[in-house]
Amino acid sequence: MRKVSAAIACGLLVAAGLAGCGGDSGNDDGKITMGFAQVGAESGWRTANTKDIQEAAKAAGIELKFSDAQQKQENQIKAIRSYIAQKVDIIAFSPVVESGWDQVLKEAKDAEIPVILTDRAVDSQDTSLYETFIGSDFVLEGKKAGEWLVADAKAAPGPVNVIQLEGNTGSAPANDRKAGFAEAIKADPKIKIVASQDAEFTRAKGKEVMEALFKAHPEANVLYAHNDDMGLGAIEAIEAAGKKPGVDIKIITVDAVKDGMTALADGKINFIVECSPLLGNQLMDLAKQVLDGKEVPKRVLTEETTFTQEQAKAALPDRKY
Ligand code: GZL
Repeated sequence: MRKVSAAIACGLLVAAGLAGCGGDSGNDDGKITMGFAQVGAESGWRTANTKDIQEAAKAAGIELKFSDAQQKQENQIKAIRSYIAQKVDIIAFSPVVESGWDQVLKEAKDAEIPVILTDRAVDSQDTSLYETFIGSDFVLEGKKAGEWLVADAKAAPGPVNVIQLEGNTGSAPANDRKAGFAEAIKADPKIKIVASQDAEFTRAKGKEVMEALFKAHPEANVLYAHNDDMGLGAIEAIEAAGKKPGVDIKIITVDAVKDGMTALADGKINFIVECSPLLGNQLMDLAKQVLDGKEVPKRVLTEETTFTQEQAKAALPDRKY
């Protein structure tokens, strides 16, 4: 109701040559105000995502209120409640985990503030609690990683023993990249996951967890990390153990941020599945459409690809992040 009434009111105002439109967020210059609750600053991907959203808001003339939850759900919920209290026109956020959002999303709906999910999904059954979800297909990303390993393993003489470094427990990318990968490697029974543990999407934790798992599983000859940062941390652990990353233990990661792509070009990583953080412009366009009362698709998928060593060498010079 809020959106449609705002659009009609806006149309009348503009027709009468009065001020432009935006929400009634107390913004007397008619600018749209967006409250954005970010996960944190845990990885190169997240840093690039934050920068892209901030630049896109500026380019779109949208006033952005921004918060960093340091990967804690309670901080994101607090931020969303604060945006509701400030009567922003629209809220967007990247849910750190899939569950536990219904209550605060109902509060936003009751306040007639539309919500857009970016990057990660929620498992709310009531999809009326958000307007749209723009982000990657994480199951497909996991599948792409597994399919590369199945193809590569064809030439492997012996068993293929995988250590998996998972993203934050309960997060959509961790759940789905794990599921997609497991599905794909069923194609070759000699591929086995010998250990799998949460390393929180960070480089430091990736190194710490890999040190322990590699010591417990010296038979491991493949690492699948749910993001580049954990893979880069694991490379330090592999080298400290006197092994050659990319040779003694093949490495597959997800994201394709510059540091990951550099390691791929250098042969320390063998394959990267891209997950684009550049959602900002699409997010701002969707926000304007929602506030203009236009129908938007419930799911907007981001374009992304994969990289081998040769493709990384070619792509690096123009890499934006
Ligand atoms: C994926 C995003 C993940 C990245 C990680 O869309 O949520 O979170 O893969 C980041 O690098 O920490």
